[in-house]
Amino acid sequence: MRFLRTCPALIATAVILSGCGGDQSVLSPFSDNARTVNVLSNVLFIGGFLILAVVIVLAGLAAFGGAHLRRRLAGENAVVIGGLVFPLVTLTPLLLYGYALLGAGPNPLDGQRPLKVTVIGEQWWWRVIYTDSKGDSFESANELRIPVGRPVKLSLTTADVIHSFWVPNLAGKVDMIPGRTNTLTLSADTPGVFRGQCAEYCGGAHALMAFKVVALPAKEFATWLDVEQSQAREPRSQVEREGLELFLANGCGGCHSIRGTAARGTAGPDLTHVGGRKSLAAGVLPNTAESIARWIRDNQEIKPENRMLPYRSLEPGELSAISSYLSSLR
Ligand code: HEC
Ligand SMILES: [Cu+2]
Repeated sequence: MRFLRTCPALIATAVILSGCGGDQSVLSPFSDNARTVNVLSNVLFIGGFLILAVVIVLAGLAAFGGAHLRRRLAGENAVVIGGLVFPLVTLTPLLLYGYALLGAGPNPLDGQRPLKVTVIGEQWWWRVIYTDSKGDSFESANELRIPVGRPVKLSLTTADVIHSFWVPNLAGKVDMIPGRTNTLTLSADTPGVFRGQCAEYCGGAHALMAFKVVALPAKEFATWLDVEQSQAREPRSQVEREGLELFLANGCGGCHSIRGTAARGTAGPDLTHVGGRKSLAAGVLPNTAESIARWIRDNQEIKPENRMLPYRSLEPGELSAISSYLSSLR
């Protein structure tokens, strides 16, 4: 009877927990690295639960059991086995396993010609620098595209305060520390889009500092990389030409680069192919021409304290010219 009464609660809990999967979850791993983290947490949860259950049963027996049993539980043997041997036997392998998992020792993925990408945390967005096989590098932002099945070696650092790079479906989190470069090598097994989030409080807009990792089949990735590496496409219509002119005239190029134009700023995200990204302003808005226009005008409402100024004085026509131009940059 009691079980029948708790049954709906159990079902409801299961339904709620099923929402824990998805594109930003340690519970649905898509790489070896994330799978080991997942196994370790299962070992800890299930192991911890079993140990707790045994302790509760023993405590019950010690309190309410027969006289003989209570005497045995109070004996020296129980203390030595339960208090010394058992923790040593369980915690030592766990510690060694944890060390291996944290990457002490060589990473087998490093031997396989990894793709090299540098990610720099900035208040409150991500600068992403790809280096090709010839050693040439070029910049992008707020999105990381990687080839499925090939190791990607990330060099992680910061331009200001401590940030933390975390894509739970693909890897454990790694801090980005001033004056230091940490590395993380990961490899996605299947194509997909995974969400990442800054996991170390870094000031005002920290909660709005997300990004997407897009894992593409090798061929698609190569095509994308070629396009991403090239200069921005020329404006193709009158509106787009006007957009570029307004972009330059309003000083946007002081902070943003659009390769192939006079815009060479480096304080903000590179916009050479901004229209091809999945989201805008570090995962805050969907990437459409309308949201680019909204961002330019209302960015301080959308992402308070971010380092771009709101452009309130632009006419609606000017805004829409700039945003159609930027949206066309794929
Ligand atoms: C003072 C420097 C500065 C100026 C000037 C500036 N921006 Fe920005 N911009 C930034 C910064 C910094 C960000 C990143 C904000 C964030 O996400 O925290 C940004 C973000 C953006 C983004 C989103 C980029 C992405 O990767 O999602 C767009 C689009 C953009 N700016 C367009 C413009 C336009 C158009 C102008 C001129 C009207 C302009 N910006 C002027 C600093 C600047
Ligand atoms: Cu942060």
